[in-house]
Amino acid sequence: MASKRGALIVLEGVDRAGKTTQCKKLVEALQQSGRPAEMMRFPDRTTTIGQLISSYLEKKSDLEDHTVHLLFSANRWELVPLMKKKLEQGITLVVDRYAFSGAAFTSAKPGFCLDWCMKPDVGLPKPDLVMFLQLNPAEAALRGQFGIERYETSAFQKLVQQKFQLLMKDPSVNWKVIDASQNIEDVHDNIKSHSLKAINTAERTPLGELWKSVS
Ligand code: ADP
Ligand code: FDM
Ligand code: MG
Repeated sequence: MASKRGALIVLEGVDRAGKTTQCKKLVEALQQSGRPAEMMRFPDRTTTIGQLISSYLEKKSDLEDHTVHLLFSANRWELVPLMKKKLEQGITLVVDRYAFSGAAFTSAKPGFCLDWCMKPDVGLPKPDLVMFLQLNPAEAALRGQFGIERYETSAFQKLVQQKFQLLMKDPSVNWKVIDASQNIEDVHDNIKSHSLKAINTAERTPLGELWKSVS
């Protein structure tokens, strides 16, 4: 019998909602319970494409808006062979941002429609579970100031949040909204319980393709 595949689990959410904190805690908890798990993040700034993106986010370089959108997508596609290999080996991948950030951030720019923004990511490995860490801007502000990277302003983040709300209406994606205003341990318990269910289901279902129903 073929061995069981790992689950593809994605955390999305507004800035400072706790995505990175929770991805790390989830991977640790899964590993401690004997389930193979690894963390990934997008953008992955370590590749050649990722370095172009990183320099753009740090405002060290400028890139045309369509171009950078396609680079973010290419940065996911270049990691697909590795992702599939790990999933097939039974490793659960816990991913900090994915195509949803890609579509939400670019479509928040003037002149971009959500549909165009989703297209380059159609066919990526479809997450078994996408958790959206929900936090209102006032509470996010209590967790520290915005950094100095591109997109880190409250006006832009508000538009991004609206785009995420639209993406969450898509029933072909297994969205769960998580109340990120609780303390770190309570948020973790919530995320862990959704993840354990997704891992069980993934063992019995083939990996899907993202947004394939989008015409
Ligand atoms: P994100 O990756 O979503 O931007 P981080 O995980 O980097 O968020 O967390 C942003 C800041 O908020 C960090 O200083 C982190 O320690 C803190 N933080 C994370 N989760 C919570 C929480 N549930 N309650 C209070 N502070 C938190
Ligand atoms: N971002 C992230 C995008 O604009 N498009 C994408 O496809 C992805 C994955 O990059 F501002 C944005 C979102 C955020 C920045 O920040 C990455 P972190 O701190 O590395 O998550
Ligand atoms: Mg983060």
